[in-house]
Amino acid sequence: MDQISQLTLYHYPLSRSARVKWLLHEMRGKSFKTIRVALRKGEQYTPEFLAKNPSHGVPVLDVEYSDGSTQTITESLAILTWLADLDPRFAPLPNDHRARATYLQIMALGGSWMDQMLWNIRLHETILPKPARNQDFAKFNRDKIENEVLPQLKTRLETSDFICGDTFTAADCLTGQNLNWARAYGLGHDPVFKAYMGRMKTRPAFQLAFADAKDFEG
Ligand SMILES: N[C@@H](CCC(=O)N[C@@H](CS)C(=O)NCC(=O)O)C(=O)O
Repeated sequence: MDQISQLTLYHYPLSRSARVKWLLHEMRGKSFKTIRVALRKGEQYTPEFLAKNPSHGVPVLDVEYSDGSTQTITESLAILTWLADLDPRFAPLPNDHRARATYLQIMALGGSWMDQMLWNIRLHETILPKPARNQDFAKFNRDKIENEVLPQLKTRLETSDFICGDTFTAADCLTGQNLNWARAYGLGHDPVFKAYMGRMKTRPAFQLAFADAKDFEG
């Protein structure tokens, strides 16, 4: 099996790369490199960055292997899943069929479904030029989160401390970052989520991952 000698995360404060930064801190403390990509200044469009991620987004993870070869991984859901599979503390093993199925379901719910709804809200409330914004579509996404996604998360968190049960997994990095994002939009203010986020915020790795939140420039 390939040995990993260095991990480098391309990151922007409070963005989807914070999910990955959180998991990296959980796994490795401070033993990885972080490179800030100044999104507001357009650094994601430099030829060097586009060569790593043609979709011009963070996170990007550069992996250096001990044989000197390197690999670049994009997409936060893929990066989290790949990283967690390096360390059985952070994901159920594939032969733990039931737990693995639940974990993958929660990862997909967070990394594609809920993420996309949050992104649609951001696009139609903040990012698109005003004439292109559709308030009805933003509300449609808000309602789907409130009425369909959050109840699924709430049911799980009413009976367990972590989103997949009694232990912390990479799915908490995804769910926790999504909830942080949703709460910034006035969603997810049920006391169950407040208590969950309170538990997450006591984790040293969470604190390290979000210590740069003040540098978020919108
Ligand atoms: N599906 C991608 C989305 C990545 C993404 O859009 N990242 C945003 C920050 S949250 C970004 O870097 N945007 C800059 C841009 O698109 O130019 C993932 O989950 O990694």
